[in-house]
Amino acid sequence: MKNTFIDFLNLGMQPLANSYIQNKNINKKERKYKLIIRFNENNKLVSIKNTFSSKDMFNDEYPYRSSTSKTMSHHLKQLAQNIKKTKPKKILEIGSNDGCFIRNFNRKKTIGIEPCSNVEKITKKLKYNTYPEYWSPKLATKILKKHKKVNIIFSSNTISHIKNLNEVFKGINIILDDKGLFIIEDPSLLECLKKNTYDQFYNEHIYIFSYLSLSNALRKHNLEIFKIEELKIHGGSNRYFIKKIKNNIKLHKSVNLHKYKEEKYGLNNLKTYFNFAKRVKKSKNKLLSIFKNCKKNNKKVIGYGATAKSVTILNYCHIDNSMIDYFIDTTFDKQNKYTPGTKIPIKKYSDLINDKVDYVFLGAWNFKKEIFNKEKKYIMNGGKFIIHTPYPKIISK
Ligand code: DWN
Repeated sequence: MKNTFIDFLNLGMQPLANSYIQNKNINKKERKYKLIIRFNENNKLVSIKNTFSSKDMFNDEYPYRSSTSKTMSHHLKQLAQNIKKTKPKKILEIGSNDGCFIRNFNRKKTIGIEPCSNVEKITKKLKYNTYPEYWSPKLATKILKKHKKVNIIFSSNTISHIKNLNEVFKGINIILDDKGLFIIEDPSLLECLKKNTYDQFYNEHIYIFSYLSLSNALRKHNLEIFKIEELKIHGGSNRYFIKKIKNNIKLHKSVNLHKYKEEKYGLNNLKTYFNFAKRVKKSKNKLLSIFKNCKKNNKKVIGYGATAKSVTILNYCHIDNSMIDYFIDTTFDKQNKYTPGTKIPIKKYSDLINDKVDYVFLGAWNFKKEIFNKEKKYIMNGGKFIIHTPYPKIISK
């Protein structure tokens, strides 16, 4: 069947999300692309139109570290504890980052795949077996020769970052034991649309999966989803439990339940996406009016968490250094740099009260609970946050 792509949202010219600018490069021209989101009416896949090569995005300067958030560390630890109960012989993780997940297991039991060599060094130093390569059928064959088949393949926020899904799933079929499980976590399209979190779209998120689209892509490779867990992490993600079709595990009721929710919301219908696009435009205008108001009243506004997601918001809404003084971020590799496109300085984490901050734009809104817990003093002193989801507003709890 011929693919029919329909563009439904234009988020304007954008820089690469994780390309934080060093001081010495501040006047250099940045690489930019048009961020257009499209829906494929045949296979129901939502994707970005203009893509970059993996090498352009995931290289030895990649700044993101999964372990910077306690919420994420705890989340992956819990999953690891559940997996341990099944006594797997070998676990492979695609996109092992700084080892946030594999660190919960005995070194002999895990294989990590992490193509960003600066990040891969972290797990290698801890003596975890890590391949500094991109996931592919070739790599799967190489690992198979050395380690035999694996019982669990896990991947958190990585499969949606790889353009060629056919190659991804071919690799899975090569290395996964016939009775093994492939578990992936990625942002939920349903939650993204419900919460108007259009910032989930940026160059690294080539796809935002729904059950409807992912199951179509898997079926071509004799793989199927047999259970879905709806997760709160990253503002709403799905954990898909996938098996080979020939493995007779019973279908869990969560699959049909989630499918029903997606169909009821209209993820099958183009109209749903055009309606989302209308809400995104409204969201932009409202957010801009909040920022303009702050500026008019000489309020000090800073950003909290220089996320990849916030790059989409800032560039789409044209929010720059005239509206946000600086960002604070706990990630060492982002500090003393500038936000891509909008060139807002990023500082290391500092006290919001001493810095006399009036409003804090929550770039890391997905960790609101963790951040609000940490910033009790600021909140008690009347400190306020600006958030864009589900619609732009000022909040203090
Ligand atoms: O899919 C992806 C997700 C999982 O991670 C990647 N493509 C890239 C990255 O996206 P992101 O940058 O939008 O992710 P996070 O996890 O929302 O980033 C949180 C940022 O906020 C980090 O830079 C750390 C920072 N932070 C902070 O400064 N103080 C986070 C917390 C919780 C804090 O207290």
